[in-house]
Amino acid sequence: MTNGCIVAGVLAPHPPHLVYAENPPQNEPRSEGGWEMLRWGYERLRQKLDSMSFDVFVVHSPHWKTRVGTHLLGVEKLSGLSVDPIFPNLFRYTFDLRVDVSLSEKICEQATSKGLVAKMMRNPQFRVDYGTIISCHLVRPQWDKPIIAISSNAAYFDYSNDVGQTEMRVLGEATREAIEASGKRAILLASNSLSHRHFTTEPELPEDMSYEHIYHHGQYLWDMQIIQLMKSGRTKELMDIMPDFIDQANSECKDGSLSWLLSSLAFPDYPAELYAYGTVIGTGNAVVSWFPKG
Ligand code: 2X7
Ligand code: FE2
Repeated sequence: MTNGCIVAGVLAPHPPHLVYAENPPQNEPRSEGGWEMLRWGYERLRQKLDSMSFDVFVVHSPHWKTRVGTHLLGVEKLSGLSVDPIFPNLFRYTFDLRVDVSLSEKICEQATSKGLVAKMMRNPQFRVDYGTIISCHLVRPQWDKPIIAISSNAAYFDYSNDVGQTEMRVLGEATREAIEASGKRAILLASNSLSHRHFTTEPELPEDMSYEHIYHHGQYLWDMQIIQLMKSGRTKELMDIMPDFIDQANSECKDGSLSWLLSSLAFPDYPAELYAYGTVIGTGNAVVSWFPKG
């Protein structure tokens, strides 16, 4: 089978605050809103994706951390309660999702054939991490498409800001090749924030927006530099400064999601579309999408 392709690649950050603020029926805590700039950006992105034809979401999450290799979901249906361990007051979400196991297996095989350690996750009681669930919910709350989730292999990232990004280049190539061979149309989600220093206390009312701002100006400058590179199609330059960005802004890019996405997209030299930028407890978050030309 041929003609599989990536129809969109999205930087889709996952602060639990954004789902909390939307009050979907799946999430237990109730809110009075908050973080509108990011939520309205996701809303516009959803409208755009609604007009596209696709089969599956493939998401790489910093909060599914594995120690030995990259793992991929390998169970047809998964359901349960996903709780954010840092913000259990904001995110207690009942999930019920389908997995495209055959494509997941193809990505796993392709990654292995390129020398990466990769493994299918076959536990039917597995609790899907909040990064995966939140990014998928924010781009498509209907949950009417199957997903594939890819873990972040902490062994790549623990000791260096550099080495793991190289492995992500390989994982991205494996993802693209497996999708192309599958005949399917996929949307890829990199589930990470940009700058990632954050406040360690929260206001009594978490959605009190009078407390929300960037943690410090240096983080803001880094976020703007990264966004400018994405908007102007200079993703190879972005990869060159990635280790410094991770180091100086404590970026959640450290866990590899954005590097995997850019490699899957063969490092776009065309402009990305920016849907939103906003802070969540001081972290910088951008909703950004690339639409490869057929
Ligand atoms: O996991 C997160 C995050 N990445 C950013 C902001 C707030 C909370 O959780
Ligand atoms: Fe996170």
